[in-house]
Amino acid sequence: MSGPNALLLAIQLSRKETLMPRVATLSFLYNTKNELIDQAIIVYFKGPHSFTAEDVVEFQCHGGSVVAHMLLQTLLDMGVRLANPGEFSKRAFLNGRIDLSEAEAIAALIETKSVDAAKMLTRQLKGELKDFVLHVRSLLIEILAFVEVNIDYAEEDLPADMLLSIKNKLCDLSEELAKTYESSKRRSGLMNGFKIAIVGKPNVGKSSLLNALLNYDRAIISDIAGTTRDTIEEELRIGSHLVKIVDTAGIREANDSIEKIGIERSIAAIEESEIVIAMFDNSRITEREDEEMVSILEKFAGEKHIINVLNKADLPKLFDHSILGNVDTLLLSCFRNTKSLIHKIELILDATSHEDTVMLTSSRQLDAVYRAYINTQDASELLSEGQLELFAYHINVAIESISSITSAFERDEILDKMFSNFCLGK
Ligand SMILES: Nc1nc2c(ncn2[C@@H]2O[C@H](COP(=O)(O)OP(=O)(O)OP(=O)(O)O)[C@@H](O)[C@H]2O)c(=O)[nH]1
Ligand SMILES: [Mg+2]
Repeated sequence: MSGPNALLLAIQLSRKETLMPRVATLSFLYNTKNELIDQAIIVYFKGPHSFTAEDVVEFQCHGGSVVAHMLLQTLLDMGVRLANPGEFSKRAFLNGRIDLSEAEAIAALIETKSVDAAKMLTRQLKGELKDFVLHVRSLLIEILAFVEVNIDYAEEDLPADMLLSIKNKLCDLSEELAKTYESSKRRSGLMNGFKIAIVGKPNVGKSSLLNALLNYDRAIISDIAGTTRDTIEEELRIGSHLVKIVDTAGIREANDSIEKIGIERSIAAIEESEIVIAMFDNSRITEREDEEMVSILEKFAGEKHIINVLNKADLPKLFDHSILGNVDTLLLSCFRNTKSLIHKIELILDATSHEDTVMLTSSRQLDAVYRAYINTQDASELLSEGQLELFAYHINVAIESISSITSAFERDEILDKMFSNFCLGK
């Protein structure tokens, strides 16, 4: 319960003379008809030393919904109203207790299903992103000050050493913004789950691998080529990482339009994935379809992590390795053991997630940094042309963009929209 009457109401409920701030007090609670409703722990936080920066009282009542409901009903009878979704965080924000990046981190932390994301968001709550914003902002202001000093000079008279130093600063900053943006994009799987596509010609065992990884029969498996016609996506945890495994239709020459769509989806699945498991069949001689597969994958080399898997290791070897070149290939059987593959995936994801660069966790933050980056680029060109007024304009836009990560220049409805995405009562 948050607001100026919180303490008064808590005293009425508990019949205590007063409540000490930040002390857990065991107390009976009574409703408006003087009936005992529970024995609970009450903690009073005197504003501004509370989450919302207003007076806050927390009740820890007995479990189950009945007691909590009676307590809530009593408070409503006393004139308290229910909080809107995100209202506690919104008040904390409006009272300057947290900034927008921290509010966003709270909302995302409650929703997240991934350990990686939780770790990242806790760093954000601790102020990592806020510090980054402050750092970029103060550099931009320093760069802007250059204009104030030099605006009266004619273009050809700008002091050369000063010009060079400011150019270098701007260039470094621009690079830092680009790096932060790129590395956040690269690690976006940390927030929503990394995508892993299983691709290969028909019948190599892609669906069998999906089932083996999930530990249950999710996909239909058969020895008829073309069993899987549409992509199947399932979530799974590998180490501390949330991943989404996508089983695809086998890639082969399309005989009908449905099959053609399936193949297009397989290629789309590769494009959307961070890791691609390219599967081949150890027990069959190399076919044209395998070569086709290799040539499709070549287009994605360097861009995606590709793991070649030679499946059906339990059967005699007929496959000709040489078409795979020197690329590392895992020989395994979906029926027996997929540990080596899981280990390899974990290593890749560990390396991807362990970057020290600050992480932008929402599209709002990504967009703000991107806008700041573009404007520093424009400013840099204008500086070279000696157009100081326009240069200053773009630096100002960059400052506004980066600041929007933590402060609200936006109108009320945008704030309302953001906070209403919170779960009820936080
Ligand atoms: N001996 C052996 N057979 C396997 C192995 N993995 C899969 N199979 C068999 O290979 C056949 C094809 O398996 P699926 O998992 O349906 O193959 P797929 O790649 O999904 O095939 P499509 O969906 O048609 O593209 C089935 O009969 C499986 O039982 C394995 O490791 N060893
Ligand atoms: Mg299949």
